[in-house]
Amino acid sequence: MRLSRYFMPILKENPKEAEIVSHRLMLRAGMIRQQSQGIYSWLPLGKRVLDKVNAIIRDEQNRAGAIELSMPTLQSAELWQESGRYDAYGKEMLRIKDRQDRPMLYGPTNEEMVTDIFRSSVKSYKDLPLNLYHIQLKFRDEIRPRFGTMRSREFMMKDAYSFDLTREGAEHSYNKMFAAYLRTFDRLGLRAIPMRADTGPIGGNLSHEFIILADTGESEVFCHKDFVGFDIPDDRTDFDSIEGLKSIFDKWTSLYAATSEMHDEAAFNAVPEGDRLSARGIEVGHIFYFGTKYSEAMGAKVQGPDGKEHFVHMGSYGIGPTRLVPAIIEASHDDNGIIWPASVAPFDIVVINMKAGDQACDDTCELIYAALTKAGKDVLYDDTDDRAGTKFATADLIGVPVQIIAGPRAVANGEVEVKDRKTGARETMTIEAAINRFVA
Ligand code: 5CA
Repeated sequence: MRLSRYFMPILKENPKEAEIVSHRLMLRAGMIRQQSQGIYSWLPLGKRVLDKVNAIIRDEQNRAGAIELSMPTLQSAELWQESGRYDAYGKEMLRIKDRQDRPMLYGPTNEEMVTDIFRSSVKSYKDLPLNLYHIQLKFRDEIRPRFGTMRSREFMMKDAYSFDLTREGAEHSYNKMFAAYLRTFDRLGLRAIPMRADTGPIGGNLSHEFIILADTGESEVFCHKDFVGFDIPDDRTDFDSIEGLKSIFDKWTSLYAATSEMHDEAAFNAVPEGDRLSARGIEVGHIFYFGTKYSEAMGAKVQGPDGKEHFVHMGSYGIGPTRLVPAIIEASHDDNGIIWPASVAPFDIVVINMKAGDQACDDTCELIYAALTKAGKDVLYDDTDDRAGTKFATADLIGVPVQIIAGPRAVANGEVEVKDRKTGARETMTIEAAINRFVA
């Protein structure tokens, strides 16, 4: 992508409305724009990151056996009247009437709709287990939307819903998502700790929130510090192994970890003092097992091996991609801007032409840009005629992991500079060596 033809509206000044660093940096880097309170557009740079986050989420959901579909944002009130949540949900639900005056709503979550899909076509235990997910916009009329897309009114959610014949089956489905979440957050460059959590309007009594420790987090959390160093299930993890997944779950729940709603002071005080971590955190995922709450209310039954009808056991599993993007920034930035983990960086490499219009600089940059693009890299080429200082500041701000800098003096020697955004280390090398480093 040539920057001269891209749309990346960088802000020079610090936006006054931004209270936390991720919100400030997302606005300054031109990733998002607020359209009305708690409702955001994702501008091209932000959209690239969001897409990469979603690709990793999708990959791990698929690995764990979940199946992707797509459900609408607008839902009919009828389904919610069946479950009893139409009245229970309160003012957070955005209620709308269509032209026939029929009550509709902008979905805050999808338990009812997916249960309706399930009951319309699944009749036998032989079709179980089943886990259906989508990555879709939600709306919750939050009383205090704040911190940009961290807590917005319209936001994206990956929501998965599992169906099993028995409680034991449902626990295995829960453990699959539990392990998938550990892997997902790790691939996003984050350390997320599962913590016992309150179930709120979703219901049920088994639930974990996945929390990233950050000073700007909205939740107060308490856990054993060893979680910070626990191993993540690797890519040979067998998601069909009931025992294998149970042991991952048992290990990751063996030590104290709870959000403030579930906090048990006495249990926490039993942790040796030096091992106690009391901190703030960002909830990036939340998983629930709620048994037959929705299947009984909505008549979702299957025939069991005993020939009888059974209400299915269900769970739901949410991740917030539009919250994850700022959470990643909270965890990875410095005074100059964002430092993206390679897995979600909007571009892999930025090529900086320090003197656009200079034939040797232009030729060198074009050569590098073409070679790296051909090799499948996402390359941003800063071919604008801005001052070199502005270009460096922009490159640091947008956090692309590698900068290849072509200035007249180096280029005259057939060389460029390669800078690592994270460490700030710079190396001078031949043009060929710079290309080969990233092509190999
Ligand atoms: N149906 C269940 C799980 S599928 C559910 O709705 N769970 S939730 O309410 O905990 O939301 C799931 C995830 O969505 C949260 O962990 C969080 O990452 C994200 N999320 C929730 N509310 C917001 C919000 N207002 N802004 C941004 N992300 C949000």
